[in-house]
Amino acid sequence: MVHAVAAKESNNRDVEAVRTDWDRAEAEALYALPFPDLIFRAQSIHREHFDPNHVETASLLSIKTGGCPEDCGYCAQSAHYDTGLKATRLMDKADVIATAERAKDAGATRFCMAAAWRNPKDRDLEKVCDMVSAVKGLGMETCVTLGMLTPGQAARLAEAGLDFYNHNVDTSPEFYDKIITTRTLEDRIDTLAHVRDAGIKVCCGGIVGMGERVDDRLGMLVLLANLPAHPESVPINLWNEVKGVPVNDSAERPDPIALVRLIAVARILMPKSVVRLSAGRQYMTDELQALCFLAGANSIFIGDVLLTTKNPQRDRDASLLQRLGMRSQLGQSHVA
Ligand code: SAM
Ligand code: DTB
Ligand code: SF4
Repeated sequence: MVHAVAAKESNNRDVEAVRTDWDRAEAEALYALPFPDLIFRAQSIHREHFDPNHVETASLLSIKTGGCPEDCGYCAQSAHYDTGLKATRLMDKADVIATAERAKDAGATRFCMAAAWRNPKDRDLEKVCDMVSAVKGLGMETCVTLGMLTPGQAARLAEAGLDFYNHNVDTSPEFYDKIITTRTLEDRIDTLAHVRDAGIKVCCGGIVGMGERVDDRLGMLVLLANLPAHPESVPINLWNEVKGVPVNDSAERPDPIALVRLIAVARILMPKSVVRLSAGRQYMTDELQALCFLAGANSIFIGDVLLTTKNPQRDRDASLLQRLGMRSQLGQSHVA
């Protein structure tokens, strides 16, 4: 199987960087490579497209928390489950901007604003557009994640200057309906198309550690890699434990080596995409994160909280990147 993959790829050398016709057997063969071969290959591809010593730093803010009508079985914010979370209204622009300023001072280059909506109402979208323009004015990259969008709403966000829209496929097509029933994978793919058509860059990934098989994880990567264009950002979330949601019953944290293998396969399948170690870094040792960076991960969320769950403390991240000699801002010698 490994040889078949090598032959297909060597015939496609020039187009390898942008292939959107991966099949699952190829992903499985890559995943099964001896670990040193897999890491060497991922790292070699990584170096063709990125500065290997650079890691992007993004910061997250929940601008509207909880009370969400969707039933995503992993999420603290779904109104379908009793997770003890207090729902809040859309934040004021001034508070959002103040938080973005603090994130910038703490070293974040991208600011991602998330709302627990199935889809935004037009009048709320206008408020988010104002926030996007103001955050851009601080010199930060902007990202929002607001649920499903119409083509007109995507166009409006583009007009406001939005850089990235985050909308995840979450898992494999086979596992999807064990996790979410209130919106389909096709709904999500439609929104991604509207975002792309509006000229906004796509941030799209998923979650591991929800009781899925390795094959589902690879199926998710193949799904992402076979979108009409690769997402510019691919967040790989390790499920961050939330009490009271259905995923608790089947969740099993992936073996750390399996996680590194998955990151390496993501890097090989989507050579030019920024791969973000997203939720779940709080469970990862420094050594595991270092291996993930070697395998091709090149973005993290910084800040003590994600949306409703914990993220490593800033000091721990700063120390890790410093010990690895990695920079978060282009031109810096290391993270201060
Ligand atoms: N409500 C919007 C939506 O889902 O389209 C945007 C926000 S939602 C929180 C963004 C993504 O965060 C989800 O698609 C999921 O991949 C991830 N996520 C949510 N809860 C998580 C958890 N407990 N652990 C890991 N990732 C999670
Ligand atoms: C993504 O893929 N991960 C981020 C971002 N997109 C919006 C969200 C992680 C959320 C983790 C669970 C929480 O804090 O509630
Ligand atoms: Fe709502 Fe997003 Fe959570 Fe799903 S992941 S329940 S859509 S906030």
